[in-house]
Amino acid sequence: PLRALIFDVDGTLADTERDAHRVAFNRAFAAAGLPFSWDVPTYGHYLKVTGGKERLRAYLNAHPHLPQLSDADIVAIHRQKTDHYVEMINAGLLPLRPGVARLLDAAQAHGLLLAIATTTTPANVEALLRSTLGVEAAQRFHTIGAGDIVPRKKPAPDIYAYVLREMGLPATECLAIEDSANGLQSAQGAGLATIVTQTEYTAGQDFSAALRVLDHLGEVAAPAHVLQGNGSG
Ligand code: XBP
Ligand code: MG
Repeated sequence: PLRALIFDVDGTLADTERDAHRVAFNRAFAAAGLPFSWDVPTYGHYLKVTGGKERLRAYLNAHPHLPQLSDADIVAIHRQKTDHYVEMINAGLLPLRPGVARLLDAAQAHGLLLAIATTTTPANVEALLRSTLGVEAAQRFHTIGAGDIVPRKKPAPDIYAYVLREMGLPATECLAIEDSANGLQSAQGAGLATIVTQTEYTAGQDFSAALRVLDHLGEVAAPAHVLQGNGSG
């Protein structure tokens, strides 16, 4: 039987990358006096590296002419980035994706457990849940697996394996909801059937291992001719 839904956060609960994470990185870069920023396509390219600190390191490795940062510098800049991100989310600028709130409600009404498996920083998850679903929202999730709690981020299966262990459930009794090939690979590696809701950034990636690939979790609007009647009366 299905016992739990495990949600990714970025791209799945909300479309956070382009207008929130990316902008927060750029604000942190500017504040630190760094001579670069990430435009939309550049950020999309480096999204293949999960984890903000790991993403910045990968970008610097690919741009050896830029000032190279120590690990401690990256941690400090990333902390500033998290502050900018949380501030943006707290301002209520980012909605949940269509159908997410309804699915969470319906799952709980049917007695399913909810959980989260994400590479993003715990503070970011808490801010997003609070701003979109209210102050008590985090308590609706049995387990929130986030950030550096496992050493290997997605596409490694570790974060999903961690969440399954915390819930005490086998993968066969859970369903993962993801938006990216990295996330799908991670969930699949932990043995989970996975539904993918793709985003602007992830559309076109290899989702052949997914149970289903959807544009979103919202209901499909009836075509206009159905809503208006078919003309016969
Ligand atoms: C999300 C990520 C995160 C965010 C930024 O991937 O890779 O790194 O982009 O968050 P997924 P941090 O949706 O597969 O979990 O800067 O806090 O890492
Ligand atoms: Mg994602």
